[in-house]
Amino acid sequence: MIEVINARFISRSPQLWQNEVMYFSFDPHLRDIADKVEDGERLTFDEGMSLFATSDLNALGKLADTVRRQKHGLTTYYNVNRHFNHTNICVADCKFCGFYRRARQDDAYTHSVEEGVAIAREAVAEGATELHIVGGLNSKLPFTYYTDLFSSLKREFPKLHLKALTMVELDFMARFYKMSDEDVINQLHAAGMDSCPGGGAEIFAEPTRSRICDHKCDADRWLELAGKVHKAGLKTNATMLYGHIETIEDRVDHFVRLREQQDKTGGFQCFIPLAFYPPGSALSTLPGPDAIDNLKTIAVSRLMLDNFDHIKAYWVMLGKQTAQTALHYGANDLDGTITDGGELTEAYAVENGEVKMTKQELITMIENAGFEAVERDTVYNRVDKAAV
Ligand code: V47
Repeated sequence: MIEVINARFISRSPQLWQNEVMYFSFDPHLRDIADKVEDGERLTFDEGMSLFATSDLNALGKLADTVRRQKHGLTTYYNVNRHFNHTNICVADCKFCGFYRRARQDDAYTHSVEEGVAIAREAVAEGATELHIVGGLNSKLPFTYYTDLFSSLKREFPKLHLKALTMVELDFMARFYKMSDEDVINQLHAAGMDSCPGGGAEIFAEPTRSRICDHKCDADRWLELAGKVHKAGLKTNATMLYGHIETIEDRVDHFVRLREQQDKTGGFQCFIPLAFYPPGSALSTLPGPDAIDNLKTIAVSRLMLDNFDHIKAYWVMLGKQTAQTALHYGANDLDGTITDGGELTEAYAVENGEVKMTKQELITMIENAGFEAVERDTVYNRVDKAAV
């Protein structure tokens, strides 16, 4: 039943108006949650479950959009970036991954430092402010490969931001090279690592995590390392891989754990829900999430992660149309031009393997959705157009 409260929209403040829209919702749970959101109260695990359970997608989106507009107004960020996947050789054997290879396989590769520098040169010439560097857990590489790579990149491109290495890669390095976490982080930082991307979080809850990525570090370790990177003064991002074998409880648990870690160390700048793309993976018979699930997941993450500034609709995995729509469901960032996605990104790109957009395409997507496009650097400073 749709409840309409007559003429209550007229002559109210915009904020009240936003939440009164919720009285149009046929879902009583949403109406109660809307009151809490309006009062700035933190939502509980059970309320997260109710948000996922609603079939009133538009009311859920409106609620998330209200929070997004309170935090950012119409501003929607994008950046000019490029991905570099230095190696696809990996010992982890994750069931969702179509990218990794064993060292003996014909198409296994490791890029040289010089190849990395050449890719960065192209990226910088195209206006990139960020190089996103991740790869497999490769036991053939010495630690100095990473420090050489980062210091060579910084020597030639001191202003290029290196967003490099997930918590899973840092964990592997500490264990494999028998170094303390602090030594790994500090030496990589000294070589040029400026911040860390949010990958490897997958889904924190057990037994799901062990079923899909048994050889990766567990949730507590992922969060512990994120805290240590934050304490070293670097920002990181956080992701969640969804739409495979996880439950809705697993997703809400993921949000709650991220939120608790953020309360402690505060260094997460952005949350990126990653829509599972089955082709090429050991879970290729699964359907993956649909558009409704994608929009709900963006919206619920915006509402649950009250202490995260930014929610990114990663267009490569959502597809351009859903990513653009997600801007009305709580997302305030589309990520970047990417230009050349690197091999990892190509493995899960839903847009027929297409992993590049021009700056103008991104701006048009954002403006056509009714928002203001702002180019940012990796740590959300506005990029001065005159300086590019
Ligand atoms: O951790 C792997 C995911 C992640 C698949 O921090 C898959 O700004 C979908 O973390 N279908 C790596 N996803 C990518 C990542 C990322 C991407 C963009 C921006 C940022 C950031 C981080 O990709 C992995 C895993 O969760 N992934 N395989 C797949 N088949």
